[in-house]
Amino acid sequence: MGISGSDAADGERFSTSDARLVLAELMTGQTGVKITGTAIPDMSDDEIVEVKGLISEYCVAVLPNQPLTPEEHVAFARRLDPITFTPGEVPHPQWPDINEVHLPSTSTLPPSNGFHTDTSFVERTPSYTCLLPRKISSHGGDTVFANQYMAYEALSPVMQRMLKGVRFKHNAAQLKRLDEAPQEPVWHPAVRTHPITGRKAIYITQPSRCNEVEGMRPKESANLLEFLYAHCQHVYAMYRHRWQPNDVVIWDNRCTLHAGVFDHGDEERLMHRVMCQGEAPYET
Ligand SMILES: O=C(O)CCC(=O)C(=O)O
Ligand SMILES: [Fe+2]
Repeated sequence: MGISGSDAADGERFSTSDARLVLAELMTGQTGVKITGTAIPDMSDDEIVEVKGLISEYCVAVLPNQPLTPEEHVAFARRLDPITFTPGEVPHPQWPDINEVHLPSTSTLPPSNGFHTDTSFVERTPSYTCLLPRKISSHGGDTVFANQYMAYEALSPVMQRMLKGVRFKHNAAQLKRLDEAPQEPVWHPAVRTHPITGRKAIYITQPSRCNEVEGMRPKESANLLEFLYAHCQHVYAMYRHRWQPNDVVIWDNRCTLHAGVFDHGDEERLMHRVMCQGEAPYET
């Protein structure tokens, strides 16, 4: 069973209609799925497995009308995968697994933090990030997601072959406490295989954290990364989320780029973020 408009791997894919326990509805052709029908604290283990499958296949899931306490937020994320925390970020004083994304105003800040995958500068990178709003703005402040399976599948077979075995350097940058982050860069495959879906996705992030291709001359490296980072941001592969109170949004960092659109002017915006531990990126 597949979804229309996708490629030959279709037959293998987990489709929204394969979900038996939760209600799942696509929000664009291939990116973003809305999951309803079950209150998060009441989810069974089988429902959690289904939810993980849906997030992994469609990159980002939105679960509306889920009023969670901070403890329930952390407990839910822990059922997806073990919890991790970005080194160099500041834990919430009361709930140390929670990272606050807090902007009282954007009037003096740049309009976006740029498309990125979370915390790629560690050996074992995060699988899921689970975000929920504590204060939303009446305008602006959306979050945008870009499907990196689609970015990979849109490359020519020649480019796909060229990227096989290629690695990118990932380093820490743009953190509240940069001195607490790993000082050594790590090398990850340019294309990674997703452990649940078996699909391949481009694994790149913002230029300040990913600016070297292993073994290439500086100009080759700069041009390839510039091309790929732009290629990874095609609008046809995006879902843009307009926040409502009690939305729970989870994305899969192995196959998704995301960007907060910090255009909420003088209004305050506060999100709680919990992140799950994944595996070291690999390519098959
Ligand atoms: O605040 C947002 O919309 C996204 C922020 C972000 O990049 C994150 O929480 O990892
Ligand atoms: Fe992020």
